[in-house]
Formats: sequence, structure tokens, C-alpha cells
Amino acid sequence: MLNLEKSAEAFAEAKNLMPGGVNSPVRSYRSVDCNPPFIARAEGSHIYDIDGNEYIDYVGSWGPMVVGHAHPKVVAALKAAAERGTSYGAPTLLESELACLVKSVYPSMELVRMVNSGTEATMSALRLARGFTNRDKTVKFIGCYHGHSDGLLVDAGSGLATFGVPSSPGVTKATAQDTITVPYNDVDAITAVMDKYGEEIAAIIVEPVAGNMGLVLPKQGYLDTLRKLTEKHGALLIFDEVMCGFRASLGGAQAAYGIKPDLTCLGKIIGGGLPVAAYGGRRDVMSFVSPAGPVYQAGTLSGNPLAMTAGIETLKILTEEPEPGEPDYTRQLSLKTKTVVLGFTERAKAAGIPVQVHQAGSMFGMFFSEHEVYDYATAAAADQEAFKVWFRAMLEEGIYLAPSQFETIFMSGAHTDADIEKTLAAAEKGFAAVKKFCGK
Ligand code: KE4
Repeated sequence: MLNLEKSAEAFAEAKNLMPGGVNSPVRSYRSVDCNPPFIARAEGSHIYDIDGNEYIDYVGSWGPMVVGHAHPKVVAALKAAAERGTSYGAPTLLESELACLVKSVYPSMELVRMVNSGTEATMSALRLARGFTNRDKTVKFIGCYHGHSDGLLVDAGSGLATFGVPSSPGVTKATAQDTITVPYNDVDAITAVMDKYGEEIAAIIVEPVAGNMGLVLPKQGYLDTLRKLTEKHGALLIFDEVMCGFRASLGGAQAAYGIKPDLTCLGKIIGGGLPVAAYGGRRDVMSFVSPAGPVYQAGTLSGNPLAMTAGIETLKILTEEPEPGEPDYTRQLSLKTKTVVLGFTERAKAAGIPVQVHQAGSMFGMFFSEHEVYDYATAAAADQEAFKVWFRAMLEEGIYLAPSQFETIFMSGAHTDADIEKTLAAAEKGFAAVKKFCGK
């Protein structure tokens, strides 16, 4: 059994200081019925808790740590940057340098605005879309998560129109009413909504590769349908690539699937572990953002020099030219991820446990289900209790995974062959635990 005594004490004290003892709900491990390890430090692909346990980390701070924790180049650059001051609230060359790097990988982002979180990026992109189109309604997909701004904390209403209802207290009915929710990967549903309400719709916002209902991939042609429907009805198409950016491929889902959105939201990796996110896209649309245009958006720490530095160093590593004949960084990540995905699939099959294992570049996910998983309903139908048993067994074996069936697992450039070997050996024990739990 893992010794988590100090973490348990720390958690009890933290609950007297912060709601649920955490600063973001998923970290509380409520979804997996156990206490979270309190982390002391991390380096490369490994993370260490305050009880001295060491884990192989596949959470990577929920995606940002794609080059591994405490990468020497990132740490050295941050140390130097800190000595030049931590924040100025004024234009710097660093912001232009990161914007250039982002544009080099995401050419659809003709203008880029830096913000401090994915929530801020998607909230601002939707306000911009409403301002640019002079329309009030937006469309999101059930099971996609775009941060916690009011208009996006909306559940499916009843009936076809599925006008939203608040998914959290504090979100007003009026706000929720302006968000239409539709099942992901359902061409008929989105076509019907756009045919009926298209002229009122400012934008469709979508995770082009969905990572917040577990990892769910777009069906063949689905993203192209969204592109065609938004063009037909004069609505904007917003790709929320906060999670799948730089992971589905270096150029994100838009490069992987060859779709050019009107606006893109990025986050996580572009900050290299510091608080950076961004929204950007068509020059005519982005020129509506203050002070160039009338749509207001601002931020004290937007473009913070330390955060820009971490993002620049991380993207430089991701985009550096590979040795002749060698795959580039993100391709190498994808190949490593494939090894784990195949290993999980084989071991689950050997244990007689039905699973659906999905991969998109360097992100992957697994559902305990014998049926295809292609939207929130089919993801939610997977065996959550089996997932909890598997998760806890993997943690016991020193494998640190996302503590929820509705999250995604991330590979980094720091993961070694030895890490992967240990992960697959642990998975074998994890599936054995599930088999025992299911009484198979
Ligand atoms: P933040 O506000 O948490 O920086 O980003 C919100 C967001 C927006 N869009 C997508 C596609 C996202 O995945 C996220 C945040 N992702 C979660 C993980 N599922 C962050 C982890 C957490 O909430 O603690």
C-alpha cells in the first residue's frame, strides 16, 4: 500500500483553507474515491509526493508539461528572466516572439491576443464572435469543456432546440438560454440546429479533438461539416485547442484534419507550465478586439515576461529541426504514445477486459466499455467503477494518471523506454485488479 500519511494530513489542513482543499476540483480525487498525493517536486517524466513516493507522470499538469518537468532550458531561461523583473504591465519583445512562434505553427491565427487561462481565451473569443457578428447565440457540444465562464457552464436543455440550462448555480437562465448545446459527432443534430437558428448563431465552439469527456475523436468528415455549416449561416467556427493544440499534431487538430477555423483558442503548452493562453484568428475578426476595435478585453498579467519565457522555450523545443532522417519532436511523442496504447490494448484483451483506447498524437484515453465511444452519452456509459479500480491499482504501482474517466492522458518528451516498460507492467496488474473486481 502507498504511504500517503503526510498527504492525508496536508489534505485535512487544506480543507480548512480552500474549498475542498484544492484550487481546482479535479485535483481533489473525488472522482476516484481516494485522497490526492500532495506533490513536492517534479523532474522530467517523474513527480514526487511529500511522503517520498515517486510516480511516472501522465497528467503533466493537465497537458502543459509536454517537454517534461523542470526542463533545463526552460528553468535556465526563467531564472534569467526573473532577474530582469517579474512583470511590467507594458509591451515587451517577448510577447511578439511568442506570438510569432504561435503563428508559425498556427497560420490561421493571423492576429493573436495573449491571456492567462483557457477560460479567459474561450470567454474572450465568444465575446469577440458575438461582437463581430452582432448575434447573441452560440453553440457548444455536450461533453466538451471550455473553461468556467458563465455562458459555457451550460447543460443540455430538453427537446431538439436544446437551449441550455445552467450547469452550475450562479449561472443565470438568461445567460444559459443564449447557449445551444448539441451532442458531439451528431451531424443531423447540428445541421438541424443551424438550419433552424443559424442566422442567430454568432459561433460554434468545439474541441476539435475532445479531451474532457475522456478522449473522443471527431468522426470522419465531422469537422468539415461544422466548417461548411458555419460558412453557410455566417457564423464563426472556434476551435478550442487549449488541450489538443500541439498534441493532436504540432499544428493541433486544425493541421491534423485540414480545417481552417475562424478563431483558435490555445493554452496549457504555450505557457510551458506558467499561466498563458491565447485566442487568435482571422485578421478582420481579431481587429475588432480592443484597442484596435470595440470588443473589450484586458488583463493585468497578460503577456507576463516569465510566462512568455516559459512558453517560448517550450515551443522552441517542440519546433526545433530534427536530425536528418529523424522524426520531429511531436512525431516522436506520437510514436511513444502508440506504444503505450497498443500495450494497454493487448494487456486488457489478455485479461478479458473490454476497453476502448483512443489516441490523438501525444494524448490518449481509455474507456472500460465494449462499445464504441464517440460522444458524451457513450463515454458516460463506460464502467466508471472499473476505471476507479484500475486507476487506484496504477497509482499503487507508481503510475500517476488523470483521476477521472472524463480526462485525458498525456505523453511527454521526457518519458523513457524504461518508463513505458514499467507503465505496461503496471497496466497488467491494473487489468488483473479490474478482472478480480468484476468477478471474471
Ligand atoms: P483553464 O481555464 O483551466 O486554463 O482552461 C480551460 C480549458 C479550456 N478548454 C479546454 C479544451 C480545456 O481542456 C480546458 C481545461 N482543461 C482542464 C482539464 N480537463 C484543466 C484541469 C482543471 O480544470 O483543473
